[in-house]
Amino acid sequence: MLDEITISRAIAKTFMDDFLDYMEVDVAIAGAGPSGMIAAYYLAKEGVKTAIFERALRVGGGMPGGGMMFNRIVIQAEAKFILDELGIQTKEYEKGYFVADSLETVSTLCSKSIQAGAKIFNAISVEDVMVRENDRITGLVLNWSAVEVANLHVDPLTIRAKAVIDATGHPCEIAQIVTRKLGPNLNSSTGEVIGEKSMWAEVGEKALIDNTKEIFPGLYVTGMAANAVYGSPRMGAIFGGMFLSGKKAAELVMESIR
Ligand code: 48H
Repeated sequence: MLDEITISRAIAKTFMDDFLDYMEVDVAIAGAGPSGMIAAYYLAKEGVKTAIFERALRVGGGMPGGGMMFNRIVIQAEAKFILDELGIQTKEYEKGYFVADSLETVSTLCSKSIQAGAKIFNAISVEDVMVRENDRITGLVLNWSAVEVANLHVDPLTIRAKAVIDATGHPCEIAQIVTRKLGPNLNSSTGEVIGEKSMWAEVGEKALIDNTKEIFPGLYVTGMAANAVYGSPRMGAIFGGMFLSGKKAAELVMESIR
């Protein structure tokens, strides 16, 4: 006999136990796209308590759609070792260019990051940050994405983190919130988000690694958000830079919180 109330309790209780446990984390990541999930994987693998909060119902950000909905991604040779480590299949297309199935990449990355110990909370949006007197980001302000979509007036909840990573992609939402609320204090040339530039894959991919850094005390930026903050070009459906950027963000954060 299957009891519906037992099923409901099992879901509500185990979710709430995790949510309460993850209200204080080492690292909170906004966005479960490729860069956010890679950062979570490398952090969790080293025993760092990590949570991702993702607005959408599903994970992967811009990756499942590959290039123009052809569900393939391209990875340059320098980043292939990350896919190999995760067990994601790749095929060499031409010397130095590898192709992977975008759905295999998203699903493997999601499962490996969770199995390494990261928690992914989907359908939850980051709507603000917490700051303390020394102007340091100390956590995130969260609400259900459904509340955001319905434009309901519902107050949020908060979680505390030693470090926050903005992995929100093109809109670099956390960096935007910080400049809107705390003034032009980012470590970019203007103190604000400069805005991403038009497509130039070679330059965009290289810049992405340099742009992956702490942009405000306690706040790191990775992935497309990093190029948006520093005014570097987009790169299209090549994803090696996203993976290398997520890995670098994890390494920088680990150095700072240990
Ligand atoms: C919670 C949020 C919030 C919020 C956004 O866009 P993404 O895939 O980001 P990256 O940087 O890991 O990867 C970028 C890549 O997908 C891409 O767009 C490329 C390579 N473009 C090149 C080009 O030329 O166009 O994922 C970001 C995730 C998404 O899932 C959002 O739903 C989520 O972040 N998100 N989650 N709270 N406030 N804002």
